[in-house]
Amino acid sequence: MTIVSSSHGYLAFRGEPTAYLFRQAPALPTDFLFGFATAAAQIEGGGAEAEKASGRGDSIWDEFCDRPGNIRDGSHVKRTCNHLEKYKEDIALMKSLGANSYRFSISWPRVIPLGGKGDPVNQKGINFYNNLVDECLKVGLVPFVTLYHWDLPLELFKRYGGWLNKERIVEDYTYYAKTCFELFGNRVKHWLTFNEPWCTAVLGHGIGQFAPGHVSNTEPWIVGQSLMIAHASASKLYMREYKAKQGGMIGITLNGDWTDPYDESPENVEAAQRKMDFAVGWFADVIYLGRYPQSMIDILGDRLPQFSREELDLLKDSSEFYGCNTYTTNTIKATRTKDEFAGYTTMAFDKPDGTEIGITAQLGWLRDVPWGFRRLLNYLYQRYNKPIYMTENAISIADDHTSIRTCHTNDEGRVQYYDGYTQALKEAVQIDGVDVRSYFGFMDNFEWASGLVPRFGSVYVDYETFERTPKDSATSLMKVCSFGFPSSYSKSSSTDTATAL
Ligand code: GBH
Repeated sequence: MTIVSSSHGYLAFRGEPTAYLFRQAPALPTDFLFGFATAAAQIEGGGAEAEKASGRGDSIWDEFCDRPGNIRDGSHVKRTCNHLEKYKEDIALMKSLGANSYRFSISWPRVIPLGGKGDPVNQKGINFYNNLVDECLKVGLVPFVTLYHWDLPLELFKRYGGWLNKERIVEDYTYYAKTCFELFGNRVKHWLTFNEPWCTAVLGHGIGQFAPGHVSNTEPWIVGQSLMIAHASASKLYMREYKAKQGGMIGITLNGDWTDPYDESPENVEAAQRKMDFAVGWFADVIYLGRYPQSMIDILGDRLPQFSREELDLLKDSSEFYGCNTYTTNTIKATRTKDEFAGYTTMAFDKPDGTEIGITAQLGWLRDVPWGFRRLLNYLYQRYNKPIYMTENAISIADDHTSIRTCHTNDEGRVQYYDGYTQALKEAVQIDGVDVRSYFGFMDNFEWASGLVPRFGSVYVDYETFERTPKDSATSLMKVCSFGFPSSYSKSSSTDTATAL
Protein backbone atom coordinates (compact mmCIF):
# COMPACT_ATOMS: atom_id res chain seq x y z
CA MET A 1 0.00 0.00 0.00
CA THR A 2 1.24 3.46 -0.79
CA ILE A 3 -0.18 6.78 0.19
CA VAL A 4 0.72 9.51 -2.26
CA SER A 5 0.30 13.01 -0.99
CA SER A 6 0.28 15.33 -3.97
CA SER A 7 1.99 18.69 -3.89
CA HIS A 8 -1.50 20.13 -3.54
CA GLY A 9 -2.04 18.19 -0.35
CA TYR A 10 -4.88 16.06 -1.71
CA LEU A 11 -4.51 12.51 -0.57
CA ALA A 12 -4.29 10.01 -3.35
CA PHE A 13 -4.57 6.56 -1.88
CA ARG A 14 -3.56 3.48 -3.84
CA GLY A 15 -4.20 0.08 -2.34
CA GLU A 16 -1.75 -2.61 -3.44
CA PRO A 17 -3.38 -5.95 -2.73
CA THR A 18 -0.16 -7.90 -2.14
CA ALA A 19 1.39 -5.61 0.43
CA TYR A 20 -0.98 -6.51 3.22
CA LEU A 21 -0.46 -10.22 3.08
CA PHE A 22 2.56 -9.63 5.31
CA ARG A 23 0.70 -7.57 7.84
CA GLN A 24 -1.22 -8.69 10.86
CA ALA A 25 -4.69 -7.29 10.51
CA PRO A 26 -6.51 -5.61 13.38
CA ALA A 27 -10.02 -6.88 14.08
CA LEU A 28 -13.18 -4.97 13.54
CA PRO A 29 -14.43 -4.08 16.98
CA THR A 30 -16.54 -6.78 18.61
CA ASP A 31 -19.21 -4.14 19.21
CA PHE A 32 -19.31 -3.23 15.50
CA LEU A 33 -22.87 -2.07 14.73
CA PHE A 34 -24.68 -3.05 11.56
CA GLY A 35 -28.19 -3.17 10.23
CA PHE A 36 -30.68 -1.01 8.35
CA ALA A 37 -31.08 2.74 8.25
CA THR A 38 -34.30 4.71 7.81
CA ALA A 39 -35.67 8.20 8.38
CA ALA A 40 -39.04 9.15 9.88
CA ALA A 41 -40.38 11.04 6.87
CA GLN A 42 -39.29 8.25 4.54
CA ILE A 43 -41.07 5.37 6.26
CA GLU A 44 -43.52 6.26 9.02
CA GLY A 45 -46.62 7.45 7.18
CA GLY A 46 -49.52 5.04 6.60
CA GLY A 47 -51.79 7.58 4.89
CA ALA A 48 -53.22 11.06 5.46
CA GLU A 49 -55.94 9.90 7.86
CA ALA A 50 -53.60 7.88 10.03
CA GLU A 51 -51.05 10.68 10.11
CA LYS A 52 -53.71 13.16 11.17
CA ALA A 53 -54.92 10.84 13.93
CA SER A 54 -51.34 10.36 15.12
CA GLY A 55 -51.13 14.00 16.15
CA ARG A 56 -48.02 14.73 14.10
CA GLY A 57 -47.64 18.33 13.01
CA ASP A 58 -46.85 19.07 9.38
CA SER A 59 -43.22 19.35 8.36
CA ILE A 60 -41.84 21.36 5.46
CA TRP A 61 -41.98 18.10 3.47
CA ASP A 62 -45.79 17.88 3.85
CA GLU A 63 -46.10 21.33 2.35
CA PHE A 64 -43.51 20.53 -0.33
CA CYS A 65 -45.38 17.36 -1.35
CA ASP A 66 -48.66 19.29 -1.51
CA ARG A 67 -47.25 21.47 -4.29
CA PRO A 68 -47.71 19.66 -7.63
CA GLY A 69 -44.56 18.94 -9.57
CA ASN A 70 -42.20 18.70 -6.63
CA ILE A 71 -42.33 14.92 -6.22
CA ARG A 72 -41.57 12.94 -9.35
CA ASP A 73 -44.43 10.44 -9.03
CA GLY A 74 -46.81 12.62 -7.03
CA SER A 75 -46.40 10.52 -3.88
CA HIS A 76 -46.52 12.08 -0.44
CA VAL A 77 -44.67 11.81 2.89
CA LYS A 78 -47.99 11.11 4.55
CA ARG A 79 -48.19 7.72 2.85
CA THR A 80 -44.90 5.84 2.71
CA CYS A 81 -44.23 2.48 4.45
CA ASN A 82 -46.62 2.65 7.41
CA HIS A 83 -43.80 2.00 9.88
CA LEU A 84 -45.96 3.74 12.46
CA GLU A 85 -48.14 0.62 12.57
CA LYS A 86 -45.65 -1.95 11.37
CA TYR A 87 -42.62 -1.08 13.47
CA LYS A 88 -42.77 -4.31 15.47
CA GLU A 89 -42.86 -6.39 12.31
CA ASP A 90 -39.99 -4.33 10.84
CA ILE A 91 -37.86 -4.75 13.93
CA ALA A 92 -38.53 -8.49 14.02
CA LEU A 93 -37.58 -8.73 10.35
CA MET A 94 -34.32 -6.83 10.81
CA LYS A 95 -33.47 -9.01 13.75
CA SER A 96 -34.26 -12.20 11.86
CA LEU A 97 -32.00 -11.06 9.02
CA GLY A 98 -29.15 -10.80 11.51
CA ALA A 99 -28.85 -7.06 12.23
CA ASN A 100 -27.62 -5.93 15.65
CA SER A 101 -28.66 -2.26 15.37
CA TYR A 102 -31.37 -0.10 13.82
CA ARG A 103 -30.76 3.46 12.68
CA PHE A 104 -33.94 5.57 12.57
CA SER A 105 -34.80 9.23 12.98
CA ILE A 106 -37.23 10.96 15.29
CA SER A 107 -39.72 13.25 13.61
CA TRP A 108 -39.49 16.62 15.34
CA PRO A 109 -43.13 17.57 14.49
CA ARG A 110 -44.31 14.20 15.78
CA VAL A 111 -42.83 15.00 19.20
CA ILE A 112 -43.50 18.76 19.19
CA PRO A 113 -46.10 19.42 16.47
CA LEU A 114 -45.48 23.16 16.22
CA GLY A 115 -41.79 22.69 16.95
CA GLY A 116 -40.99 25.65 19.20
CA LYS A 117 -39.59 25.92 22.68
CA GLY A 118 -42.66 26.02 24.91
CA ASP A 119 -45.02 24.57 22.30
CA PRO A 120 -46.97 21.51 23.55
CA VAL A 121 -45.70 17.97 23.05
CA ASN A 122 -47.67 15.20 21.32
CA GLN A 123 -48.03 12.33 23.78
CA LYS A 124 -48.97 9.87 21.03
CA GLY A 125 -45.72 10.64 19.25
CA ILE A 126 -43.73 10.22 22.43
CA ASN A 127 -45.45 6.88 23.06
CA PHE A 128 -44.54 5.74 19.55
CA TYR A 129 -40.82 6.44 20.00
CA ASN A 130 -40.87 4.93 23.49
CA ASN A 131 -42.37 1.76 22.03
CA LEU A 132 -39.95 1.77 19.11
CA VAL A 133 -36.92 2.08 21.37
CA ASP A 134 -38.27 -0.53 23.80
CA GLU A 135 -38.98 -2.95 20.98
CA CYS A 136 -35.42 -2.55 19.66
CA LEU A 137 -33.99 -3.27 23.09
CA LYS A 138 -36.35 -6.17 23.63
CA VAL A 139 -35.16 -8.03 20.53
CA GLY A 140 -31.54 -6.88 20.87
CA LEU A 141 -31.09 -4.09 18.31
CA VAL A 142 -29.03 -1.09 19.40
CA PRO A 143 -31.10 2.04 18.61
CA PHE A 144 -29.01 4.54 16.61
CA VAL A 145 -31.05 7.72 16.55
CA THR A 146 -30.99 10.75 14.25
CA LEU A 147 -32.63 13.86 15.68
CA TYR A 148 -33.05 15.66 12.37
CA HIS A 149 -33.45 13.98 9.01
CA TRP A 150 -34.90 16.95 7.08
CA ASP A 151 -38.47 17.17 8.48
CA LEU A 152 -38.48 20.65 10.00
CA PRO A 153 -41.81 21.54 11.68
CA LEU A 154 -43.60 23.65 9.08
CA GLU A 155 -44.72 26.12 11.72
CA LEU A 156 -41.10 27.15 12.43
CA PHE A 157 -40.57 27.85 8.77
CA LYS A 158 -43.70 30.01 8.77
CA ARG A 159 -42.79 31.79 12.01
CA TYR A 160 -39.28 32.86 11.14
CA GLY A 161 -37.95 31.10 8.05
CA GLY A 162 -36.61 28.00 9.80
CA TRP A 163 -32.88 27.53 9.22
CA LEU A 164 -32.55 31.04 7.82
CA ASN A 165 -32.98 32.47 11.32
CA LYS A 166 -29.97 31.31 13.30
CA GLU A 167 -30.91 32.65 16.74
CA ARG A 168 -34.46 31.33 16.76
CA ILE A 169 -33.80 27.95 15.18
CA VAL A 170 -30.82 27.16 17.40
CA GLU A 171 -32.95 27.83 20.45
CA ASP A 172 -35.87 25.70 19.22
CA TYR A 173 -33.71 22.85 17.95
CA THR A 174 -31.76 22.70 21.19
CA TYR A 175 -35.00 22.56 23.14
CA TYR A 176 -36.27 19.72 20.93
CA ALA A 177 -32.98 17.83 21.33
CA LYS A 178 -33.14 18.28 25.10
CA THR A 179 -36.68 16.93 25.09
CA CYS A 180 -35.43 13.79 23.30
CA PHE A 181 -32.45 13.33 25.65
CA GLU A 182 -34.85 13.61 28.60
CA LEU A 183 -37.41 11.23 27.15
CA PHE A 184 -35.28 8.61 25.44
CA GLY A 185 -31.70 9.10 26.62
CA ASN A 186 -31.99 6.53 29.39
CA ARG A 187 -32.20 3.90 26.59
CA VAL A 188 -30.66 5.56 23.50
CA LYS A 189 -26.85 5.66 23.63
CA HIS A 190 -26.08 6.65 20.03
CA TRP A 191 -27.22 10.09 18.88
CA LEU A 192 -26.84 11.90 15.58
CA THR A 193 -27.73 15.58 15.66
CA PHE A 194 -28.18 15.96 11.90
CA ASN A 195 -28.32 13.86 8.78
CA GLU A 196 -26.48 15.46 5.84
CA PRO A 197 -26.69 19.20 6.51
CA TRP A 198 -25.34 19.74 2.96
CA CYS A 199 -28.67 18.48 1.57
CA THR A 200 -30.74 20.82 3.74
CA ALA A 201 -28.54 23.74 2.74
CA VAL A 202 -27.94 23.07 -0.96
CA LEU A 203 -30.86 20.93 -2.12
CA GLY A 204 -33.38 22.73 0.13
CA HIS A 205 -32.12 26.31 -0.13
CA GLY A 206 -29.80 26.37 -3.15
CA ILE A 207 -31.27 24.42 -6.03
CA GLY A 208 -34.78 23.93 -4.66
CA GLN A 209 -34.95 20.19 -5.27
CA PHE A 210 -35.85 19.52 -1.62
CA ALA A 211 -38.15 21.28 0.86
CA PRO A 212 -38.55 24.18 1.33
CA GLY A 213 -37.67 24.49 -2.37
CA HIS A 214 -35.69 27.73 -2.36
CA VAL A 215 -33.34 28.69 -5.17
CA SER A 216 -30.54 30.95 -3.99
CA ASN A 217 -26.78 31.43 -4.02
CA THR A 218 -26.72 33.12 -0.63
CA GLU A 219 -29.14 31.11 1.55
CA PRO A 220 -27.24 27.78 1.57
CA TRP A 221 -24.24 29.28 3.34
CA ILE A 222 -26.45 30.92 5.97
CA VAL A 223 -28.44 27.73 6.50
CA GLY A 224 -25.20 25.73 6.71
CA GLN A 225 -24.01 27.93 9.54
CA SER A 226 -27.31 27.64 11.45
CA LEU A 227 -27.17 23.86 11.13
CA MET A 228 -23.62 23.72 12.47
CA ILE A 229 -24.39 25.95 15.44
CA ALA A 230 -27.58 24.03 16.21
CA HIS A 231 -25.59 20.79 16.05
CA ALA A 232 -22.95 22.11 18.41
CA SER A 233 -25.47 23.64 20.79
CA ALA A 234 -27.38 20.35 21.16
CA SER A 235 -24.32 18.13 21.37
CA LYS A 236 -22.60 20.34 23.96
CA LEU A 237 -25.80 20.30 25.99
CA TYR A 238 -25.75 16.51 25.81
CA MET A 239 -22.10 16.35 26.82
CA ARG A 240 -22.64 18.76 29.71
CA GLU A 241 -25.89 17.49 31.18
CA TYR A 242 -26.59 13.95 29.97
CA LYS A 243 -23.50 12.11 28.84
CA ALA A 244 -22.16 11.31 32.30
CA LYS A 245 -25.43 9.93 33.62
CA GLN A 246 -26.76 8.38 30.39
CA GLY A 247 -23.46 7.10 29.08
CA GLY A 248 -24.08 7.71 25.37
CA MET A 249 -22.29 9.43 22.53
CA ILE A 250 -23.26 12.14 20.06
CA GLY A 251 -22.08 13.33 16.66
CA ILE A 252 -23.15 14.49 13.22
CA THR A 253 -23.44 12.55 9.98
CA LEU A 254 -22.33 14.06 6.66
CA ASN A 255 -22.86 12.98 3.10
CA GLY A 256 -19.78 12.76 0.92
CA ASP A 257 -18.70 10.69 -2.03
CA TRP A 258 -15.11 10.07 -2.99
CA THR A 259 -13.78 12.55 -5.56
CA ASP A 260 -11.11 10.90 -7.68
CA PRO A 261 -8.98 13.21 -9.83
CA TYR A 262 -9.68 12.48 -13.52
CA ASP A 263 -5.92 12.18 -14.00
CA GLU A 264 -2.75 13.15 -12.14
CA SER A 265 -2.57 16.67 -13.57
CA PRO A 266 -2.18 19.28 -10.80
CA GLU A 267 -5.36 21.13 -11.92
CA ASN A 268 -7.50 18.01 -11.69
CA VAL A 269 -5.99 16.91 -8.38
CA GLU A 270 -6.68 20.37 -7.00
CA ALA A 271 -10.23 20.30 -8.42
CA ALA A 272 -10.90 16.97 -6.71
CA GLN A 273 -9.85 18.49 -3.38
CA ARG A 274 -11.99 21.56 -4.05
CA LYS A 275 -15.06 19.42 -4.74
CA MET A 276 -14.39 17.52 -1.51
CA ASP A 277 -14.06 20.86 0.33
CA PHE A 278 -17.48 22.01 -0.88
CA ALA A 279 -19.20 18.70 -0.13
CA VAL A 280 -17.54 17.63 3.11
CA GLY A 281 -15.01 20.24 4.30
CA TRP A 282 -17.67 22.97 4.54
CA PHE A 283 -19.02 21.17 7.63
CA ALA A 284 -16.26 18.79 8.65
CA ASP A 285 -13.38 21.30 8.50
CA VAL A 286 -15.37 23.72 10.67
CA ILE A 287 -16.52 21.09 13.18
CA TYR A 288 -13.30 19.04 13.44
CA LEU A 289 -10.62 21.55 12.41
CA GLY A 290 -12.17 24.88 13.41
CA ARG A 291 -12.14 26.68 10.04
CA TYR A 292 -13.74 26.78 6.59
CA PRO A 293 -11.71 25.27 3.73
CA GLN A 294 -9.62 27.98 2.06
CA SER A 295 -11.09 27.13 -1.37
CA MET A 296 -14.56 28.06 -0.11
CA ILE A 297 -13.34 31.32 1.41
CA ASP A 298 -11.63 32.18 -1.90
CA ILE A 299 -14.70 31.48 -4.00
CA LEU A 300 -17.54 32.65 -1.75
CA GLY A 301 -15.96 35.65 -0.04
CA ASP A 302 -18.48 37.64 1.98
CA ARG A 303 -21.28 35.19 1.30
CA LEU A 304 -19.69 32.71 3.70
CA PRO A 305 -20.90 33.80 7.16
CA GLN A 306 -18.16 34.17 9.75
CA PHE A 307 -18.21 32.45 13.14
CA SER A 308 -17.73 34.41 16.35
CA ARG A 309 -15.11 33.29 18.86
CA GLU A 310 -17.87 31.86 21.10
CA GLU A 311 -19.34 29.93 18.19
CA LEU A 312 -15.97 28.41 17.31
CA ASP A 313 -15.51 27.38 20.94
CA LEU A 314 -18.94 25.77 20.89
CA LEU A 315 -18.13 23.92 17.67
CA LYS A 316 -14.78 22.64 18.94
CA ASP A 317 -15.06 18.96 19.97
CA SER A 318 -18.79 19.00 19.29
CA SER A 319 -18.83 15.68 17.42
CA GLU A 320 -17.38 12.61 19.10
CA PHE A 321 -17.07 10.70 15.85
CA TYR A 322 -17.32 11.15 12.09
CA GLY A 323 -20.74 9.99 10.83
CA CYS A 324 -20.53 9.09 7.14
CA ASN A 325 -23.15 8.52 4.46
CA THR A 326 -21.72 7.62 1.09
CA TYR A 327 -23.07 6.16 -2.12
CA THR A 328 -20.63 6.53 -4.98
CA THR A 329 -17.46 8.04 -6.46
CA ASN A 330 -17.00 10.73 -9.08
CA THR A 331 -14.06 11.51 -11.32
CA ILE A 332 -13.34 15.21 -11.11
CA LYS A 333 -11.95 17.57 -13.73
CA ALA A 334 -10.94 21.18 -13.34
CA THR A 335 -12.91 22.12 -16.46
CA ARG A 336 -15.01 25.00 -15.23
CA THR A 337 -18.78 24.56 -14.87
CA LYS A 338 -21.48 26.81 -13.43
CA ASP A 339 -21.94 24.51 -10.44
CA GLU A 340 -20.80 26.63 -7.52
CA PHE A 341 -21.89 23.96 -5.04
CA ALA A 342 -19.29 21.67 -6.62
CA GLY A 343 -16.62 24.38 -6.52
CA TYR A 344 -17.07 24.93 -10.29
CA THR A 345 -15.62 21.50 -11.02
CA THR A 346 -16.81 18.95 -13.57
CA MET A 347 -18.17 15.75 -12.02
CA ALA A 348 -18.18 12.64 -14.17
CA PHE A 349 -17.46 8.92 -14.13
CA ASP A 350 -15.06 8.56 -17.04
CA LYS A 351 -11.30 8.00 -16.99
CA PRO A 352 -8.71 9.11 -19.57
CA ASP A 353 -8.59 5.60 -21.09
CA GLY A 354 -12.26 5.91 -22.00
CA THR A 355 -13.53 3.49 -19.36
CA GLU A 356 -16.17 4.32 -16.75
CA ILE A 357 -15.37 3.81 -13.07
CA GLY A 358 -18.43 1.71 -12.25
CA ILE A 359 -21.68 0.24 -13.51
CA THR A 360 -24.65 2.57 -13.87
CA ALA A 361 -27.34 2.45 -11.22
CA GLN A 362 -30.96 3.48 -11.56
CA LEU A 363 -30.14 7.08 -10.74
CA GLY A 364 -27.67 8.99 -12.89
CA TRP A 365 -25.49 10.13 -9.98
CA LEU A 366 -24.76 6.63 -8.73
CA ARG A 367 -22.08 4.11 -9.76
CA ASP A 368 -20.79 1.03 -7.95
CA VAL A 369 -17.16 1.94 -7.05
CA PRO A 370 -15.92 0.07 -3.96
CA TRP A 371 -12.28 1.19 -4.28
CA GLY A 372 -13.52 4.80 -4.04
CA PHE A 373 -15.18 3.95 -0.73
CA ARG A 374 -11.86 2.65 0.64
CA ARG A 375 -10.09 5.83 -0.43
CA LEU A 376 -12.84 7.95 1.13
CA LEU A 377 -12.51 6.15 4.47
CA ASN A 378 -8.74 6.70 4.41
CA TYR A 379 -9.14 10.36 3.52
CA LEU A 380 -11.69 11.04 6.27
CA TYR A 381 -9.72 9.23 8.92
CA GLN A 382 -6.47 10.89 8.02
CA ARG A 383 -7.92 14.38 7.82
CA TYR A 384 -10.31 14.34 10.77
CA ASN A 385 -8.80 11.66 12.97
CA LYS A 386 -12.09 10.46 14.47
CA PRO A 387 -13.67 7.02 14.68
CA ILE A 388 -15.98 6.64 11.69
CA TYR A 389 -19.57 5.44 11.94
CA MET A 390 -20.86 4.45 8.51
CA THR A 391 -24.50 5.44 8.76
CA GLU A 392 -25.78 4.92 5.18
CA ASN A 393 -24.60 3.09 2.10
CA ALA A 394 -26.87 1.79 -0.65
CA ILE A 395 -27.61 1.64 -4.36
CA SER A 396 -30.76 1.84 -6.45
CA ILE A 397 -30.64 -0.72 -9.22
CA ALA A 398 -31.86 -0.04 -12.74
CA ASP A 399 -35.32 -1.40 -13.53
CA ASP A 400 -35.86 -2.50 -9.98
CA HIS A 401 -39.24 -0.78 -9.87
CA THR A 402 -40.50 -2.02 -13.21
CA SER A 403 -39.43 -5.64 -13.06
CA ILE A 404 -41.64 -8.48 -11.98
CA ARG A 405 -41.92 -9.54 -8.38
CA THR A 406 -39.18 -12.15 -8.44
CA CYS A 407 -36.78 -9.55 -9.79
CA HIS A 408 -37.65 -7.23 -6.95
CA THR A 409 -36.22 -9.70 -4.54
CA ASN A 410 -33.51 -11.10 -6.77
CA ASP A 411 -31.29 -8.00 -6.65
CA GLU A 412 -27.99 -9.31 -7.92
CA GLY A 413 -26.57 -5.83 -8.60
CA ARG A 414 -27.14 -4.80 -5.02
CA VAL A 415 -25.66 -8.04 -3.67
CA GLN A 416 -22.55 -7.23 -5.68
CA TYR A 417 -22.50 -3.61 -4.49
CA TYR A 418 -22.67 -4.59 -0.83
CA ASP A 419 -20.07 -7.34 -1.30
CA GLY A 420 -17.70 -4.79 -2.79
CA TYR A 421 -18.37 -2.06 -0.25
CA THR A 422 -18.15 -4.30 2.81
CA GLN A 423 -14.92 -5.76 1.44
CA ALA A 424 -13.58 -2.23 0.92
CA LEU A 425 -14.58 -1.37 4.47
CA LYS A 426 -12.77 -4.41 5.81
CA GLU A 427 -9.65 -3.49 3.86
CA ALA A 428 -9.77 0.06 5.15
CA VAL A 429 -9.97 -1.25 8.72
CA GLN A 430 -7.76 -4.29 8.59
CA ILE A 431 -5.09 -3.16 6.16
CA ASP A 432 -5.12 0.61 6.34
CA GLY A 433 -5.90 0.88 10.05
CA VAL A 434 -8.97 3.09 9.71
CA ASP A 435 -11.23 2.99 12.79
CA VAL A 436 -14.73 2.16 11.47
CA ARG A 437 -17.43 1.17 13.94
CA SER A 438 -20.69 0.71 12.10
CA TYR A 439 -22.31 0.01 8.74
CA PHE A 440 -25.93 0.53 7.71
CA GLY A 441 -27.81 -0.41 4.53
CA PHE A 442 -31.34 0.55 3.60
CA MET A 443 -34.93 -0.60 3.09
CA ASP A 444 -37.17 0.66 0.27
CA ASN A 445 -38.79 3.93 1.22
CA PHE A 446 -39.93 7.38 0.13
CA GLU A 447 -36.95 8.84 -1.75
CA TRP A 448 -37.80 12.49 -1.19
CA ALA A 449 -38.17 14.40 -4.47
CA SER A 450 -37.87 11.13 -6.40
CA GLY A 451 -40.92 9.75 -4.61
CA LEU A 452 -41.45 6.01 -4.42
CA VAL A 453 -39.76 5.32 -7.75
CA PRO A 454 -36.12 4.58 -6.86
CA ARG A 455 -35.67 1.55 -4.70
CA PHE A 456 -32.53 1.62 -2.61
CA GLY A 457 -33.61 -1.03 -0.19
CA SER A 458 -32.62 -4.55 0.66
CA VAL A 459 -36.18 -5.11 1.80
CA TYR A 460 -38.85 -4.76 -0.87
CA VAL A 461 -41.94 -2.77 0.14
CA ASP A 462 -45.23 -3.19 -1.70
CA TYR A 463 -46.66 0.33 -1.52
CA GLU A 464 -50.23 -0.89 -2.05
CA THR A 465 -50.34 -3.42 0.76
CA PHE A 466 -47.26 -2.29 2.77
CA GLU A 467 -46.07 -5.89 2.64
CA ARG A 468 -42.31 -6.38 3.16
CA THR A 469 -40.18 -8.97 1.37
CA PRO A 470 -36.44 -9.27 1.97
CA LYS A 471 -34.39 -9.19 -1.23
CA ASP A 472 -31.33 -11.38 -1.75
CA SER A 473 -29.07 -8.52 -0.70
CA ALA A 474 -30.70 -8.35 2.74
CA THR A 475 -29.60 -11.87 3.53
CA SER A 476 -26.18 -11.56 1.94
CA LEU A 477 -25.41 -8.20 3.52
CA MET A 478 -26.33 -9.26 7.02
CA LYS A 479 -24.43 -12.50 6.56
CA VAL A 480 -21.31 -10.60 5.54
CA CYS A 481 -21.76 -8.30 8.50
CA SER A 482 -22.21 -11.05 11.06
CA PHE A 483 -19.67 -13.55 9.75
CA GLY A 484 -17.44 -11.50 7.49
CA PHE A 485 -16.15 -9.17 10.16
CA PRO A 486 -14.24 -11.67 12.27
CA SER A 487 -13.07 -10.65 15.70
CA SER A 488 -10.38 -13.34 15.74
CA TYR A 489 -7.66 -11.32 14.02
CA SER A 490 -4.69 -10.49 16.20
CA LYS A 491 -4.89 -6.98 17.56
CA SER A 492 -1.36 -7.02 18.94
CA SER A 493 0.81 -6.25 15.94
CA SER A 494 -1.31 -3.69 14.18
CA THR A 495 1.02 -0.80 14.81
CA ASP A 496 2.60 -0.70 11.37
CA THR A 497 -0.79 -0.50 9.68
CA ALA A 498 -1.64 2.44 11.88
CA THR A 499 1.59 4.31 11.22
CA ALA A 500 1.29 3.68 7.48
CA LEU A 501 -1.24 6.46 7.57
C1 GBH B 1 -29.29 10.05 1.07
O1 GBH B 1 -28.57 11.18 0.68
C2 GBH B 1 -30.31 10.40 2.14
O2 GBH B 1 -29.68 10.60 3.41
C3 GBH B 1 -31.35 9.33 2.32
O3 GBH B 1 -32.41 9.81 3.11
C4 GBH B 1 -31.87 8.86 0.96
O4 GBH B 1 -32.76 7.78 1.13
C5 GBH B 1 -30.69 8.45 0.09
O5 GBH B 1 -29.88 9.55 -0.08
C6 GBH B 1 -31.09 7.96 -1.28
O6 GBH B 1 -31.82 8.91 -2.00
O7 GBH B 1 -29.08 14.44 -8.39
O8 GBH B 1 -26.85 14.82 -9.25
O9 GBH B 1 -27.89 16.46 -7.83
C7 GBH B 1 -27.54 10.91 -0.23
C8 GBH B 1 -26.80 12.18 -0.62
C9 GBH B 1 -26.75 14.04 -2.06
C10 GBH B 1 -27.06 11.88 -2.97
C11 GBH B 1 -27.29 14.66 -3.30
C12 GBH B 1 -27.63 12.48 -4.22
C13 GBH B 1 -27.81 14.43 -5.57
C14 GBH B 1 -27.01 14.25 -6.82
N1 GBH B 1 -27.33 12.74 -1.84
N2 GBH B 1 -27.10 13.81 -4.46
S1 GBH B 1 -27.77 15.06 -8.17
